[in-house]
Amino acid sequence: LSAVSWAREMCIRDRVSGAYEPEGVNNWGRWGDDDQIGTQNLIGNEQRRNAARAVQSGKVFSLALPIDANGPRFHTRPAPLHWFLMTGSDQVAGSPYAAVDPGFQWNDDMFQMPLQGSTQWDGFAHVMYQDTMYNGYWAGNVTAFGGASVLGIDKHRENFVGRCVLLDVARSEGLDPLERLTVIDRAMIERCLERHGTTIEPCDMVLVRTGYLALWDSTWSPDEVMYYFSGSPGLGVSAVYWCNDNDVSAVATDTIAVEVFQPEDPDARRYPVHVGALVDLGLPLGEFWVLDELAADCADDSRYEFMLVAPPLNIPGAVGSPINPIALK
Ligand code: UVW
Repeated sequence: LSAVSWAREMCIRDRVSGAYEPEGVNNWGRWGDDDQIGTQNLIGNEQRRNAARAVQSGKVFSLALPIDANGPRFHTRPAPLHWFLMTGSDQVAGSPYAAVDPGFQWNDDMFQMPLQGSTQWDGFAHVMYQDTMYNGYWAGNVTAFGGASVLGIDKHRENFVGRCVLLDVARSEGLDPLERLTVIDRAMIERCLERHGTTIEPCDMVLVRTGYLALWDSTWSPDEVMYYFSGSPGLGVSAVYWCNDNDVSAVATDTIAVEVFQPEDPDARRYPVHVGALVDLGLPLGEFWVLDELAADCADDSRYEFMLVAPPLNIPGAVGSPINPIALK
């Protein structure tokens, strides 16, 4: 075993201490005691074949932010760093390496970023509540040295390929963007589906557009940045229950946290949508998805369903991953 594999083996302490009882609905055990991919179990070969039938125009939309220092970034997450290890210019300028393969020139670059820092999936090991992660795994399974020995984002490396529906709540409510701290609840979602004239199929992934990402301004001061994030509209708890009732297999938004940033009920548990989705349901959350162009096209042809292809990077033991989600209409 390599040192890291050895460390991972040693880290598998597996189950919870029993401190936490999921609140309301939960999927623990639904796909087996050892399950690590949650609601993505709902998408199989038949569902992927069905997703291909949603492709009609052949248009492709990238739903990713550019990954650079200008993107929306919480203060705990440093800006991405992109630098070069070798360039053709080094060779043109006659650096020692130019002599190794005369005439041949190349550029190599390197990148460093917080995995939660741009358009991304939150894996199940991203959050825990009272020492506990999805399906009852103990928080101690994620360590600084060994990473996530269970529930890593790499478990999803063949996932997030299936049918998807855009809920353009901003357009549906006639408030684009939605107002600060708007709670997207079950009624708002159902109204949006009705106005779009579309329906959800069990196993669908769902994208929820608030329009709030368009307000991001990379030149803001730190106070204004906090003002921006702390006003994020987003899903309320009833929207998580709606996802569960409809067997939604993943949900993503154009905001930092999917959920409304200030809790609906200050006395309830913190980050109730993160906990309800990632811990209780095994429902992956996607953040900072760029939905405006896709939404305009959906409004044009009144078709809000399409195929989504958005697997994470295969980084063993990571708790999230940047992605370039592709919507294929
Ligand atoms: C947290 O909620 C901690 O992070 P994010 O919103 O990026 O998932």
